[in-house]
Amino acid sequence: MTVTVLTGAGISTGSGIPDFRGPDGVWTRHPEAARLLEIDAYLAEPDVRAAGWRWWAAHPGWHARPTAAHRALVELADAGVLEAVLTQNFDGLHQAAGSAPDDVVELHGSAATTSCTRCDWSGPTADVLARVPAEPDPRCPRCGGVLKPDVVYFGEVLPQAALDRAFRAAEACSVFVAVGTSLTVHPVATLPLVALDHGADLVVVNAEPTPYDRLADRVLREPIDEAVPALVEELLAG
Ligand code: CNA
Repeated sequence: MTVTVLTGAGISTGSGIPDFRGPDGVWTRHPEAARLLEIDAYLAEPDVRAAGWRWWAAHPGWHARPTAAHRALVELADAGVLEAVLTQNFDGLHQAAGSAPDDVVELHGSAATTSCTRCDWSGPTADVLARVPAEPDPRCPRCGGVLKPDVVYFGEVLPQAALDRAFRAAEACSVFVAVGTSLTVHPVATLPLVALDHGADLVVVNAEPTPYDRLADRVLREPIDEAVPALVEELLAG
């Protein structure tokens, strides 16, 4: 058995980070917030950038701790059956739980660092956020360009190396587990189909229905913090 796990925002709601589309999701409650992560609006409008930086400054992810679900996935690696953890999350909680950085493929980037959109300057997001009270739209210290957290915004392409690795991991596994993702954001949402096409079993762990439920071998609706540790135990018991 080899297992590839795809995680989405739902695995981190137990850490206090709201998802986007769940019942308490950021966009469910504040649909206008979606614009803060749209690359065209971000690059064109200083007001969007200022609101975006305020959103990041208030983001609960900076103080979040991993849950039992993040930790359970480390056991798959310890048992030698993990192909990869593919994550759409930018919160770093898989690594914080003990997953080896090499095992985690960050498909939508990471909020931990920020880069200039014009030159190759890059630095910790925490340092940029420290400037925000005085500079609502902080600029690159080297060239004055627009800064942006290293998170893939809507309208941007995904990092090719991460995407290639994700497709390889989907092809190689015998069990593909999708956890806490609405499976609606492409191209990541194609990955379960790739795994199924290559003969893997598909397990969906999500409170709400996903487009893949009817193709899945199992659908677990229980809270992720309970369902994932139980599933890992079951998989390892063989
Ligand atoms: P999503 O579209 O918001 O879906 C999350 C899904 O998780 C929903 O269908 C919920 O029903 C489900 N869910 C939430 N909590 C639980 C729970 N405790 N038990 C069971 N099910 C639960 O999120 P996706 O990840 O599918 O969407 C992809 C976006 C969200 C990516 O671009 C991410 O970068 C982005 N995102 C990431 C974070 C983060 O890093 N923690 C937070 C919010 C959004």
